[in-house]
Amino acid sequence: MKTTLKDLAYLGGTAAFEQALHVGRPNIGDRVALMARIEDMLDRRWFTNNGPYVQEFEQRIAALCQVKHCVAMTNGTIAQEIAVRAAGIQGEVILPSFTFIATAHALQWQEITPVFCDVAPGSHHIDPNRVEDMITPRTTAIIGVHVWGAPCPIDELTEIANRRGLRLIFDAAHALGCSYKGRMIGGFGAAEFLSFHATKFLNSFEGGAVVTNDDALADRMRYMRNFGFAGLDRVDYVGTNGKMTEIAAAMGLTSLDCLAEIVASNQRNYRAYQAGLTGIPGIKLFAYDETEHNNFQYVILEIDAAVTGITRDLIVQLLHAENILARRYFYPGCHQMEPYRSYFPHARLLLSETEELTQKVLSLPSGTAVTEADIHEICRLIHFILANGQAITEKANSHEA
Ligand code: T4K
Repeated sequence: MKTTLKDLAYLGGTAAFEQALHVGRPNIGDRVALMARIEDMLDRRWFTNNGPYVQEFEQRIAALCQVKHCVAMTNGTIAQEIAVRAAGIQGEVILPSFTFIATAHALQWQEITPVFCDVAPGSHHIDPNRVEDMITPRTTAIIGVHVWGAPCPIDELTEIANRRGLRLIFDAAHALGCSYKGRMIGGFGAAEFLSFHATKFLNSFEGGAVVTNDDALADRMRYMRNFGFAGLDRVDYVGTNGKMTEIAAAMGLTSLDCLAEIVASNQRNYRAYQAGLTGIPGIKLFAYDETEHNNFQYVILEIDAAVTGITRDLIVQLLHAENILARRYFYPGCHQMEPYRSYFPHARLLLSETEELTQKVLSLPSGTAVTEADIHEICRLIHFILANGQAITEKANSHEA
């Protein structure tokens, strides 16, 4: 319990937590069930190349997303690369800068130019009103990102893509188990890609998938993830190795078995933060549309330093000192990272909302490894920090001087 500024670990006090609290601590699920699957896999001696676990995993993910096809892959980045290539996307692609760097890199990796679009004012999502300004004769596609699992403006992007003859793909890395207007994420656009990285709502250690209702696209992606093989000795496409392993699918299946419990735990955490952080001027908890399905995997705060008297960055340093490893996702925005910063040095002039947002956003520890008691302690600390924002800032400045 902190009562004076000296109690803060950043200013010499003892850290609130002995063990670090992470944003992305993996959900494990039923260990016994996982081990049993691994034993079976070893007995079968079938470790990769479209094995039975991968096929079962694909069927269950397709059912969850209410789509015809799920093509499981090594990770979300490879899933995006293959989806983009199989969809014939080239030239320039419009996407938000406020996303994980992989969304841009998966394009640049294939010599496709990412064109960064601003977020809508007050939102964490691409601004559909700005998309058309970014279209050039080289534009072939739009990628919308369902940041934090909250759907981006799907209807508006679909309308623009259809009218302008562009492909539309969604980065649904955060959005498994979420819905838009009552329909599960996964079936929108030409395809949506998912991530099952260790830090995600559902994890397969590393993993990803593309989900789609397009039969031809799904076929092409299946070949492309397997070197382009269309038969035993026949190769029809240039391909890569994007195959999900059996052990990854075993973990994915085990996570799927307890998905409802993970959502319940995430939702409990979210509610605990909601209760603990209301009524503090200058901070805003990212709100999910509770009439839809949500996975509540991310707990996101926006901090307005003009009101709190303390910057988001100083709050991060204070929390880290207490062993609360909050993250600044997605600071500083893709356009401020290389090679894009050098390629497009003036991009920020068109990305003022993104620039502002990346100064405010903070991702707090959640997931099944974080308890409600931990969250109460984190909220108490945040209250204390914000009640003393100005004084802490002055101390920190003299500390650094
Ligand atoms: N699109 C979007 C919108 C994405 O967010 C991502 C990935 C992708 C596409 C690409 O999907 P993948 O190719 O990754 O499947 C992390 C994740 O590595 C990344 O998957 C995720 N987004 C991104 C938002 O976060 P880092 O570099 O911040 O991860 P890292 O290693 O710092 O871990 C985050 C926290 O989790 C740390 O506090 C430590 C903790 N952690 C991590 C791992 C791996 C654990 O406690 N255990 C673990 O095993 O990117």
